[in-house]
Amino acid sequence: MKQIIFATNNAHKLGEVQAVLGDEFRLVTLAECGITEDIPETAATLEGNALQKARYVHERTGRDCFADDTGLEVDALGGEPGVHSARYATDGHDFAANNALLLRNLADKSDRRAHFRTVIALILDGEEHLFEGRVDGVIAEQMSGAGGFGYDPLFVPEGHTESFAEMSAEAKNAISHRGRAVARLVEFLRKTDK
Ligand code: ITT
Repeated sequence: MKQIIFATNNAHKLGEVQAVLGDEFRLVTLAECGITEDIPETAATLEGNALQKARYVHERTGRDCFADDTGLEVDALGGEPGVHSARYATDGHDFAANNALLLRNLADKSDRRAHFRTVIALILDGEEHLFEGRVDGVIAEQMSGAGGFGYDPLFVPEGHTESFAEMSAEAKNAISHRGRAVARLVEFLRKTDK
């Protein structure tokens, strides 16, 4: 089985992406590469952060790797939290606080449109490649569901009535920002026979 490093500390992401890749590729974790520290994410864009994470790992391991950076971009908030999605309410990855703040900031807004955008940066044989995936939807008035992570309990994808957190992992992956970006990554890897 082919192996590739996925530069993430987020176990939910790892599970989602491995499910999309199936048996064709095995994802190697940062811990398996001996990288235990938090990788800096200081760029101003999703593209910049995804590249920053992938370069960090490539410089230390010399191996093929990819990273994803994802943001929830809310129309009525001018695209926020966007690149700040992880640290919207606090310094850490406090999903409950982030969701509560999002609901407060949208309390008087009738326009609830939003989208998730994922950018994957791949470094393959020393060359950089970017892949993007996006899903449109709306921010619900209240949280529902226990699956997924992050903003999933508040995000209802277009054409659906349930939130991502109420869907099975397969159903989310089939239409999600990350599922779509990973599908493009896999298509590329197959073409290059990697
Ligand atoms: P790594 O950088 O270690 O990969 P992270 O959790 O920091 O993990 P991101 O910077 O890409 O990941 O994501 C920023 C935040 O966006 C994340 O903390 C979640 O709150 C949210 N997010 C990302 N993907 C999501 C998804 O599929 N569903 C819901 N929220 C998501």
